Amino acid sequence: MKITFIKPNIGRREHSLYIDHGRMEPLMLAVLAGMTPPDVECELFDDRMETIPFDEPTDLVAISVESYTARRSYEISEEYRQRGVQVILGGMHPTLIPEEAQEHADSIFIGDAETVWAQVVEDARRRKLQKVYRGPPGIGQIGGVLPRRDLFKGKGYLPVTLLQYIRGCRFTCQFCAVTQYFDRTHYVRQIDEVLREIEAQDRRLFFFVDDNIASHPKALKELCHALIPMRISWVSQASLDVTKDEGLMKLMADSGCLGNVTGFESITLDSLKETKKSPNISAFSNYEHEIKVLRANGMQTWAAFTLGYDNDTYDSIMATLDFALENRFTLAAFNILMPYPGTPHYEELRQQGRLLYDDKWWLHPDYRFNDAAFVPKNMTPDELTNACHAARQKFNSIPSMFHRFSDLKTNLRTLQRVAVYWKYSSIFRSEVYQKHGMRFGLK
Ligand code: B12
Repeated sequence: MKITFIKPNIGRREHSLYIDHGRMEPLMLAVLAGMTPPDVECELFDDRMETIPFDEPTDLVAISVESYTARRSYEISEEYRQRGVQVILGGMHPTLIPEEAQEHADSIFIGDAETVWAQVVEDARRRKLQKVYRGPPGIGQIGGVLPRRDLFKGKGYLPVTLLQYIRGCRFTCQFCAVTQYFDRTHYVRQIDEVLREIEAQDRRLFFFVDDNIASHPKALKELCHALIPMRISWVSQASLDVTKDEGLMKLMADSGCLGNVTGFESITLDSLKETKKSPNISAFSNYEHEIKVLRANGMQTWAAFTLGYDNDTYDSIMATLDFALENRFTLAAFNILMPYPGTPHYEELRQQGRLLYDDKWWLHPDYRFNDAAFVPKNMTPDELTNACHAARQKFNSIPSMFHRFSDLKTNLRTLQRVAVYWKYSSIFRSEVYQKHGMRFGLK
């Protein structure tokens, strides 16, 4: 038996293909392959840079689907199904909106695969896939499953090893898909299994793809203590409340943390309240203290902003840009607030009749990457789209890259940090132009 795992691309540019030059390893597919019985042949195709050989024989195609890649995933599924190959779709999007995904595959998988994947494989062997499988969200890679990273060889991924310690997040941010998937809970892997996984890698730079590695501070402390003697470097995603515990911040730095993706979301308290971003709200004082702590510990912060709240205007978006420049963040994302299916934010906008693109931007043929998908209060959708694009262009301009680089506390702290800075800020800069306005799917 053979299983083909597929990581779909988002889509294509207007007049040429889009190749994702900053692509990272699709960890979820390697985890699925790691849980597959050894007698089953596994192969991986990454639609972000290689052509999928649809005519090559295979018994089961397993595609991991996000809202951004749903349209393309359905196209790929259709190709295989026309050839009589069974297809299963899983991941964030089918979990949030199973009834839609079901129309495009033989089977869909809702939730985490760990406890049910073996059953899927056996059913596929007998060509008797069930229409729907459900796995409860929980601890990742239970039983010490190791991802099949051998499947990544030769695919040109960025030289950073992805792995996971904590799944989920305890916060209830209104726009976040993760809150819905994990129902405001987090799940921590056994630390010895994580350490063994790290030890088995040749590379010493890791990205913990945890939804929020600071969701469980005690578990984070335990991890940091264990990492110190291993002398690795790592990055992750962490909510801003982590800065309240200065001891923990120091411990993170000592354990090799170079920086984290951190959701600042907005510089306005009213907007933070609108989105229920509780880790940012308590004792809000324009993030002065938080940023001081991050810089004191040398964190190369990837600041994530979401823009398009009811209070947002063109001026408030430009003020957010100025804030990011003044603080010389290593990277910053100026994301439009996206109504992800299944979130309270989506439901609220739907009830108010403010959703665009027939309420399904991820499938609509006219929708383009980075376009606003709803009607904001104080701007037109185009004004919001253009303001965010302008912020991205300015933040990633050449003068800004040098301005942000010249920070002794973060980007200039060590040679390794200099290298990390130029590598990733260059990728970010090129993505501003490559991804913007991209079509979803290839057809
Ligand atoms: C790491 C990460 C990234 C990395 C890229 C990683 C990569 N390999 O390319 C970076 C930082 C670059 C990134 C970028 C983006 N990301 Co991202 N990312 C993540 C994150 C934090 C972790 C994903 C991961 O690897 N988890 C570890 C694996 C092991 O777990 P898993 O994916 O949950 O898989 C398990 C189950 O879901 C299931 N499963 C998954 N797939 C399948 C398939 C089958 C067939 C089966 C049976 C089971 C199954 O089994 C697995 C084991 O249990 C997720 C959050 C999340 N919880 O998903 C967001 C997330 C997927 N990203 C998101 C977004 C929006 C983006 C961006 C669009 C942001 C932007 N505006 O630019 C971009 C572009 C994405 C793209 N397609 O190009 C959203 C997607 C929302 C949605 N509704 O789809 C998420 C959910 C974050 C969020 N809070 O909303 N991302």
